[in-house]
This record gives sequence, C-alpha cells and structure tokens, in this order.
Amino acid sequence: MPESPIKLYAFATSPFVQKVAAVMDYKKIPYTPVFVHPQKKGEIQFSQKKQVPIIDDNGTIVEDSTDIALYLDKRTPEPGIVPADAAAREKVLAIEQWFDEVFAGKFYVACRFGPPANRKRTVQAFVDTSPFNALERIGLPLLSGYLLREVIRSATENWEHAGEQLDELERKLGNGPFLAEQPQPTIADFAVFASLSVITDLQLEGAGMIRERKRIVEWMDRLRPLTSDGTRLYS
Ligand SMILES: N[C@@H](CCC(=O)N[C@@H](CS)C(=O)NCC(=O)O)C(=O)O
Repeated sequence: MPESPIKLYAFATSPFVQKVAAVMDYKKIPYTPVFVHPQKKGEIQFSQKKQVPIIDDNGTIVEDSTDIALYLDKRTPEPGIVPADAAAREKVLAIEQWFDEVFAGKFYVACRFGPPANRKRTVQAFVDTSPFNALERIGLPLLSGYLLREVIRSATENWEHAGEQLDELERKLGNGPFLAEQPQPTIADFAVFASLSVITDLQLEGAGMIRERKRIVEWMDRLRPLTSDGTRLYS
C-alpha cells in the first residue's frame, strides 16, 4: 500500500512543532499538519502526554520534538541531522536541549506573547488555524488577556532580557558555519532556525533585534535555502 504523508499534530505557533516541520522540510518528507484544539485536544485523544508535536507515520506514533527528529533521522537518513562522531553528537544534542529548555521559552514564547502587537497576532494565528467553533472564534480574542494571563506575565518579564538569549546564541554559533562548529546543519540548527525564521518572516516585533546581529543573519542565510521559511505552518 502506498504510504500516506506523515500526520503532524500541531499548534501553528508552537516552537517544538516548528522544529519538527523544519526537519521534515530539510529531509523532504511529506507531511500534513493536523491542528489540535488547545483545550479539548480531541485529535490527540490517543496520547497520554497530550502535548504537540506528535507524529503519526502510517500508524507509528512518536511524541516529543527531539524524539520525533531522531526518529525521522533513522527513517530517512539522508540528509542526516546528527553527527556520527560521539563527541560532536553530544555537543549538538546539548545545544538542542538548550533550545528546548531555555531559548524556546525565554526568547520565542517571550516574543510571541510579550509585545502586545505580537500577542494579538499569536492569538489570531490560533483562531485562524485551530478547530474552534464560532463562539470560540469570537470569545478567545476577547478573553485571551485573562486566559493567558500567566503566559503573558512571564513572557513580558522574559522579553525584557530577550537580547541576552540572542547574545548566547551568537556565542554558541562561534565561528560556524553551523552550531557546535559542524560543517553541516544538525537538529540544533533546525530547532533554533525554525523559531527565529517565524519571527523574521512574519515580521513580528523582535525581527529587528535578530537582524542587527550579523553572525545570526549570516547563519540564517546559510540555512534558508535548505529548509522552509517561517511561514511553513501558517502564513
Ligand atoms: N518537550 C516537548 C514539549 C512540547 C510542548 O511543550 N508542547 C506545547 C506546545 S508548545 C503543548 O502542547 N502544550 C499544551 C499542554 O501542555 O497542554 C517537545 O519537545 O515536544
């Protein structure tokens, strides 16, 4: 039986979903996003964790963006996203973990929910892509300030220090050409690039802060032709 495209259970705005999409685009693996209702989550009822991304590869379910990327690398080994050398692999995975645990929250989520203009567009992206009913479509934008108050509070606080996260990224880029001084892009590059490209390509507030850092711009220019741009899940 011919294989179907991978189902990618998603929120359009999730940094972890963006990472997986950028990896699939690099590997030229066909996929179909399935947007999940953020409260009801009926589409991912089968999951215990109930967090996106989740993929369904013709019946094989994989959860967690790092595990998904590593699964995809085994499924479709070329082009590879993890170095063969053990020490290099460790460095790459450590940077990818830094993305998951620090950068995704303190820079990307801070950017999407910190500046009020971005916040409005983030909520709108949810409304445009999520399987909401008519009432939810009207109600969510009106109630978002209340429903998301905790996210907004910490994003606003983190956004004040967002430049420090970009400084740290510049340090990690070193002399390149890719993260962990790898000659080819890895899972770490796609993780960070996927989120930054959303900010620059959708021209969110914060794009200027990225563009004024030469080292980051040059690195993004190296990645850009290899994978999709920041409109990959939502334009
Ligand atoms: N470690 C997980 C984190 C996934 C995650 O935090 N997903 C968020 C969206 S960005 C989510 O589904 N949140 C909904 C919830 O926790 O209820 C990964 O890398 O995939």
